[in-house]
Amino acid sequence: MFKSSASTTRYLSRGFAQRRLASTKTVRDVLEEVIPKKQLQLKQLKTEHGQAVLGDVKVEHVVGGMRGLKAMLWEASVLDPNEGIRFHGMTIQDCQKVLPAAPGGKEIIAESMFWLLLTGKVPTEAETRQLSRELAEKGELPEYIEKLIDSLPTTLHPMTQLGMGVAALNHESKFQAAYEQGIKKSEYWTYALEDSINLLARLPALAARIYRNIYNPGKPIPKINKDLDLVGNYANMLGFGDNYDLTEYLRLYIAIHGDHEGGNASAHTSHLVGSTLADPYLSYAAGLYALAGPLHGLANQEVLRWQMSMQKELGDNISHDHIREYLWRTLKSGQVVPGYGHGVLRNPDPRFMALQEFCETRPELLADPIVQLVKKTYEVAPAVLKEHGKTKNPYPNVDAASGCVLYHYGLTQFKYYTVIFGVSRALGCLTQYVWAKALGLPIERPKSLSMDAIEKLIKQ
Ligand code: FAM
Repeated sequence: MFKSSASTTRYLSRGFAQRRLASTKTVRDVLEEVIPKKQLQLKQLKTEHGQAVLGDVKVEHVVGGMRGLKAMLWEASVLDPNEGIRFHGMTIQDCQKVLPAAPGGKEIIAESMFWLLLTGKVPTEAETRQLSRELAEKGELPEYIEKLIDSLPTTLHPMTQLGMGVAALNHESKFQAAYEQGIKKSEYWTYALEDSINLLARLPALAARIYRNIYNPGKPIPKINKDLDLVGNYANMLGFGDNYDLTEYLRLYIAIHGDHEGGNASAHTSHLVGSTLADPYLSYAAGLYALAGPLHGLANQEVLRWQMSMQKELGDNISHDHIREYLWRTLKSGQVVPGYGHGVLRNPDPRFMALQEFCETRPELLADPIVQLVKKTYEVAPAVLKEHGKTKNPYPNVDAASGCVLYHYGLTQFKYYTVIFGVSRALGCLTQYVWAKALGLPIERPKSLSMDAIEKLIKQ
């Protein structure tokens, strides 16, 4: 559906060439090479184009949640309103062609996406396996984190628990310790990278422990398998390791949710907090709490709740007319249709399309009533939302599809779904943390205005 640009095609063939060389550099080695070039690029932008205008700041930006305002530097991905997300210029389909999968698997894995986001390069198979191994070796939780999570009430929302666990892991922060020792600014990024890898490594065990405590109390959690990729281990620790299709789905889901440029609430929050030199743990924990809002990451829990109540009310064999009527009832009661609309996108979200394509290749998913209902809703909702006339983007976002496949495979606890999104979002937030330090980006501090001050400026 989305055409690769000429530069992407060149990039992809370079990627293939890299894979043939089967280099086994570490992600640190590659960053050492890439960072000086980017630092130079930023220096030139500042000195030669510092006064260039990228757009106007209008009153509608200030009072309208800064929608569309070009005001942030974010390296890993750029979101095109019509074509969707591009990771260093590559579409999801491009990534599916070149990023290494797990041994025996087909879907992109978190490690290869993290490598791409961090370095802008396609990792070789060997590099990907090496990173998987490093993550697995560092994946055990410290005992105090296990005790902390085990002490929480099981009624506490899993996202609240995840944020608490991540924030408390900052006890281990190498960045914070080095900062206290007075390291040079030019060295920040190396400690930021170390923390980022350590944190990413521990997320599956943390997220799986939260799941076990709430939904399967007392059930033993399998040990980390050093030969598995990050998400393979996550699926295993959740208790779904023997479900190949769910594991593959989680791999795809986590890789393509990894980053969605910088302006979305979780990425932006994490970047803002990181800009104060709070360590990567605190920065990402803050991002997680932004993700926990129903207009953002919690929408995936809301979508399934909404689709299930539609199914409960309307029964099997739901027609397009039934869905249309249900959609209008939702809208007329003043609620949003979860899983539809977007702050930037103006077309169906390619992440939604990628998850739908995953279903298309599996007859058992296509036969599932809830998967069918999600598809049928997509056939009706855009026209209803257009007629309703408010939503700037009447099309589905990623969350319209993400939950139904989890549900089909037995991961039925909606409240947990945003935790999976949270594990994924670490890839982008941590990448930006490393880059913000490598580029020496300053503390964020936009100017705010009161309404009186705005009126005064307008009169002037
Ligand atoms: N259903 C009903 N009304 C909607 C709507 C939807 N799905 N999406 C937007 N609108 C309304 C919106 O509430 C606003 O109404 P008011 O003027 O009365 O305030 C109007 O349409 C214009 O909004 P917009 O400019 O089109 O959207 P925003 O950029 O303000 O908001 C979203 C973007 C995503 C917060 C919004 O579309 C929404 O609430 N969607 C449903 C929740 C959802 O699926 N969130 C997940 C987003 C996802 F990509 C993610 O973060 N994971």
